[in-house]
Amino acid sequence: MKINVQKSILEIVQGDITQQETEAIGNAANAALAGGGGVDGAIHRTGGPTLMAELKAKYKGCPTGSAVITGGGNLKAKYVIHAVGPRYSGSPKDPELLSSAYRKSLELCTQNKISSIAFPSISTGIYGYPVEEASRIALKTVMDYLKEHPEIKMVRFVLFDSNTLKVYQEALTELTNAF
Ligand code: AR6
Repeated sequence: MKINVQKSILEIVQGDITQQETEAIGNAANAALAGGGGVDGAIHRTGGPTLMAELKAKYKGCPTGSAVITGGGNLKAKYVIHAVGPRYSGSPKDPELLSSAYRKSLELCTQNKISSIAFPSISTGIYGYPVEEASRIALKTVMDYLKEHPEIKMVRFVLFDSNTLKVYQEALTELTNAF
C-alpha cells in the first residue's frame, strides 16, 4: 500500500528491514543502546560489529522518545537510526514518547540529508505496545512530518508479520479517509 503525502511517498510493506535499500533504516533500540533481541538483534547481526562500536564511541545511551544515528556497516542502508520507543505501560506518556521516537528519527534524516527511510513497528514487539494504537501514532507522526518536510522523499514501514501489516493498512486507510 502506497500513498502520497504532498510530494512524498508513504509506503507500507511486509518484509525484513535488514534487506531494505533505503538510505536509512530505523531500529527499535533500548535506552542503553545495548543491543538486544527482535529487530535490534537482527540489525546488529546483519550490520556487523561496527554499529555497536560506533554507538559505544559516540553515545552514552539515548532517552526514551529520542534517536541516534550510526553508519550502516554491512547493511544495504548507509545509515541506521536507532530510535527508543516506550515500553508500553498504559500511561498517557506512552503515545507522546512513541510519536517522539519517530519524529526525532525523521529530524535526524533532515539534519543528515537522508531522503528515504524504512521503519519497523517500534515498541510493538518486546515492548508490548498494542499495534492498533501504535500504528495510528506511527503513521500520523510520519504524515504530519512529511507535510512540512518535502526533503524526505520516501518513508516505508516494513512490517515483519502479516497481522501487523494488516493493522497498519487499516490504520492508514482510516487516516487517509479522515483527511
Ligand atoms: N524486520 C522488520 N521488523 C522486524 C524484524 C525485522 N527483521 N524483526 C522483528 N521485527 P521488537 P520493541 C518486528 O521487539 O517492541 C529489543 O531487545 C517485530 O515483529 O524488535 O520496540 C531492543 O533492544 C515487531 O513487530 O522492538 C529493546 O530492548 C517490531 O519489529 C526492545 O527489544 C518491533 O519489535 C525493543 O522492543
